[in-house]
Amino acid sequence: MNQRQETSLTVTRKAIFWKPCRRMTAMLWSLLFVIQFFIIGIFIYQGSFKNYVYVQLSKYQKVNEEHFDSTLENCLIRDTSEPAPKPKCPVISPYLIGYRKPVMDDEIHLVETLQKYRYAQCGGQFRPSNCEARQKAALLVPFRDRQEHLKIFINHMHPFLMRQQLEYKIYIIDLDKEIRFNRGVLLNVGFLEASKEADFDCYFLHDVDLLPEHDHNLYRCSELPRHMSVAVDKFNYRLPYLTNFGGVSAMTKDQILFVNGFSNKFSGWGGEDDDLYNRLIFHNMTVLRSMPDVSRYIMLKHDQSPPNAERFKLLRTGMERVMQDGIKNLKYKISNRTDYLLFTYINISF
Ligand code: NGS
Repeated sequence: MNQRQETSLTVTRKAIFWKPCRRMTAMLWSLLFVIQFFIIGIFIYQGSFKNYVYVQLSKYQKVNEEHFDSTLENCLIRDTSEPAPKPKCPVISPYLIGYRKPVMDDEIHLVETLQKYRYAQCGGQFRPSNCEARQKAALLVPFRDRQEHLKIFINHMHPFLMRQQLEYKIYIIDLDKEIRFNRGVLLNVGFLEASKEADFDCYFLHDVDLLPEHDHNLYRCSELPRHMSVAVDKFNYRLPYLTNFGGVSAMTKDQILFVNGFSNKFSGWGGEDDDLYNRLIFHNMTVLRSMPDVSRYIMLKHDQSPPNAERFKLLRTGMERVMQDGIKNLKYKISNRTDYLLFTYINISF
């Protein structure tokens, strides 16, 4: 074998050895290339999946909240057991924190409220676990198309009332869309429906747009009806007029029955609370108010509803009707009643 032949043989050997080796390396590189894309793909997918879940979840929450549905879960399991005897709660709860500016965030979700205040039982009720509350209160809240306010209100009122060691239940009372808003009727219905369910010591006639700012504003009834919303920010924390009994007030069952509740005739905005005040005076009752630095409220912003043109005429003749017009002659039908976890919703029609 000459020199030339030997060189060509070595080249051929090298080619035989390296060719598949190069091919394998190329394949390996291609494989790594594909795996790299696969790994990147997984990361991207995970991110967008999380995002997708989040979008789905927030969509779900939004839809649910629009239908008040976010708190319905587990409501079918009712705890009907009688509570074991407990010592009475202290006169002043140790959990009071004084002044606290209410959270008025648009981003409040009832699902989150529910997670925070999960001690609330079905229908928006609560009782302290370690002591027996001194009073059992029903919060009657007339409602129409104020979902944004309702979220803020519910989110604020549960911890506020819990800190006061109250036993309570929140009722949201709504009227069929075709019927003109009537605050008096809704509160009368709330009173009648709540009284059917339990023996409440105190009924709060409570606007959904008013948030108490101070824990020492104790939600309790007295021997005489109480006007609670004495100092509202909208009125510069002053009483707009001396005979005002609107916003938030507290009455016992006997007091409400004694005056035959609200008149049912005040459709639209204004006057029904002034008429109730006249009923109290007519029945020789006066109104109690606490100190304005404690009875402070923030009013949530909203458009002014159209006033009832008839209200002054109705007010003038109100005491002629006091014996019939009210709880005694009220007829209504319940179109929907749902026990959500954070409140009881009642919708009525005639
Ligand atoms: C009076 C209304 C009341 C009402 C009060 C405060 O003028 O019903 O304003 O309203 N009386 C009459 O219209 C006769 S507020 O500004 O808080 O919505 O409660």
